[in-house]
Amino acid sequence: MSDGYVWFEGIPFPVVDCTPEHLRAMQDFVFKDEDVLTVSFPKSGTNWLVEILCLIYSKGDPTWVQSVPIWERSPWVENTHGYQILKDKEGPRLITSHVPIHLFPKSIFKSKTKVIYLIRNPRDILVSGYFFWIISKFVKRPESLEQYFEWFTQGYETLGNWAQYVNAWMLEGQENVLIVSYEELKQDTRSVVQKICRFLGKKLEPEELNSLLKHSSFQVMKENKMSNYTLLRGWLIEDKNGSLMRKGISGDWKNHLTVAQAEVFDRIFCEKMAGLPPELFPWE
Ligand code: PPS
Repeated sequence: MSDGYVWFEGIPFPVVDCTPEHLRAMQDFVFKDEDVLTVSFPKSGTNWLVEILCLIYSKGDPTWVQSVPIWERSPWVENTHGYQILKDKEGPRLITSHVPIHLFPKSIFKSKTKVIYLIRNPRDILVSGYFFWIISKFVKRPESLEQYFEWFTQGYETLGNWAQYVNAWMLEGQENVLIVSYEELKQDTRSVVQKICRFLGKKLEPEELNSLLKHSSFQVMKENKMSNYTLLRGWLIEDKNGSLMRKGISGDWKNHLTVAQAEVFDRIFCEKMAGLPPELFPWE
């Protein structure tokens, strides 16, 4: 580790359980047709989607999400611990990743692995990231929101430039890829979960779906120590009250960015994202 990141091929990775040697070895990871991959830029709502997937696979029964840490239920392929779990796991695997597509194991392109790609308003990603990085040891810690705004808008960000990352992963139109936004999940969780179930070929009975919605809600996840990362308090999360579950809303950026910052943001990112279908991209 140097300067608060693990560097690999010019991309800064979080320092948690991740080394350049592992990232190189990870290139040979073999995806299987029955795997389900959640992929996203950090702070897009990844753990929420993972919780939903776990509850789809347990048919709404919360036993699994209440007894096993989320990073063992759907391990991160870029982490050494996660990789070990995945390597030896039989049957359909839930897998999570923040790795940019150009550094991703190439076997993904030959498999029929179902990929769920989660996007979120980058202004909320920025704010969520700032408040998490300042209480944790995952990545280089910004000294102020102003400083982090500079890093983010200039593309010096954990996992690299947000716009490049998102544009490159946008595999829309491929039959094994589903693009989901945090905003649509927030707005109508039930419908999006049903869409995910159809994509995965899964069916939930009404009471199973109700149980899923309850146990993946912000309030319940916030209290679930297997999902809220409080098991890492005192080690990777320094704040004694720190949690991954901060606010869980869309549009919190309006409470933190100045008008001038919002304008700079729009100027930079609207241009960079101009090629994306507007209906897919949550700009509000
Ligand atoms: S990480 O560290 O990159 O894996 O973080 P990630 O899980 O991608 O994103 C964390 C944000 O997701 C919010 N979150 C939720 N929102 C709504 N409902 C539920 N159930 C939920 N679970 C997690 C979490 O609060 C972080 O967003 P902010 O804006 O900071 O609250």
